[in-house]
Amino acid sequence: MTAFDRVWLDAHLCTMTGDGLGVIEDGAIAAKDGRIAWVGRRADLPSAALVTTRCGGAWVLPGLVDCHTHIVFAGNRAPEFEMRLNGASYEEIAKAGGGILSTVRATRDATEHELVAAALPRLHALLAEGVTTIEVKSGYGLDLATEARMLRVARRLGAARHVAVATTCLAAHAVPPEYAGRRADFARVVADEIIPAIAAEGLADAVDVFTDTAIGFTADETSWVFEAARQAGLPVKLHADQLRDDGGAALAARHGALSADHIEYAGAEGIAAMARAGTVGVLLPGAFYFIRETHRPDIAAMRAAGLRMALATDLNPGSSPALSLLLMLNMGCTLFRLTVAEALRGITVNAAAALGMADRGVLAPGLRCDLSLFDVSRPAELCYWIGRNPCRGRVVAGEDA
Ligand code: DI6
Ligand code: FE
Repeated sequence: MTAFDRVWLDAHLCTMTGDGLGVIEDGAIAAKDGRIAWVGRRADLPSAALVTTRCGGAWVLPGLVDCHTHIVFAGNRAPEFEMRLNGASYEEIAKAGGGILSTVRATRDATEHELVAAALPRLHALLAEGVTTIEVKSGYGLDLATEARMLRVARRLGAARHVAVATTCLAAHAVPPEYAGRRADFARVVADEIIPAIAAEGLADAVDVFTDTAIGFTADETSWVFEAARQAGLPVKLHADQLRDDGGAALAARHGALSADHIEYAGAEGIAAMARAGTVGVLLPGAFYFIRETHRPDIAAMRAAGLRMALATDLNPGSSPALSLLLMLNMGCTLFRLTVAEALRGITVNAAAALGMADRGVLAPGLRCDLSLFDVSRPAELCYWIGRNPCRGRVVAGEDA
């Protein structure tokens, strides 16, 4: 009898254990029942397995995690992209009833089947690069029926493909047209009706709010929604300090949020509060780039505070139509000056932490055997290329995917 179901050999590993990449050159990984059973130097591998896979010198990382996406939506916003190229700002478009609300109209009109069909090609693009877990937010319904439909679609994506899907209810993403001028009333509906109903159906794994003093929800309104999440037993996340410093980072920390996302404008105090609370900072360079933001997140303050930093696509039709997590590595390094280790930890161990998933993101015994294999000469190559996909395979829970 063999101790392992399967081993992978002829591989170099980025285990993500410790503070850096946790590199093991000429390593081996063994799996049993979908979990990692052993990781180490190939020369130390204790026993054989029924199945041996030779990786041809590939670099193996924990399965990549895209911890912030809005992948489920109908239509696209290429027309607004053109408007912006002709001078209109993201905020002006949002205030004029465009922006998020144009995607809300299209998404409300779409069937569950149409939403699945629209999302699948986007999902395929992410999976082709080695992603094995994604987070999917609602937030283009802004009414119970459509928010629930979006989350059902997200669950179906997870059931249909070899990918784990974590769902997040972002009903407090924008104020729907029927509540124009009554933002607080809508926040009450989200807290009192939408979150409890979504939770009762088991459709959400977390709750998110877009907090912003000009176009989002206030700190008070955010607290109502988070209180509803707490009562439903759901962890919270926050779109924070994307367009100005609204105190979003500190607000997220006060609520013990899993993550605060964007945080371009978060100040050193808010960042330190996040680090103390264990709130992960999710950096979204695709949105920074696409809306031509120039205020960079304060990476020096994040390092000084020991903040865990993640990187994600923010895949959405308005501010980040980005279908590549590997491109975010490059952008995180070039635009935000992340190191290679910070960027790669940002799409593995820290991205898993941003989802509250302690069972993945690291190559270590006992964790899920989710692997991404890459034909590169060294890990830095993953951050270096623009538009090259060196992924040679994915393993999800011990199975080729
Ligand atoms: N911030 C973002 O970057 C996305 N949502 C948010 O709150 C943009 C969503 C969109 O414009 O459709
Ligand atoms: Fe987002």
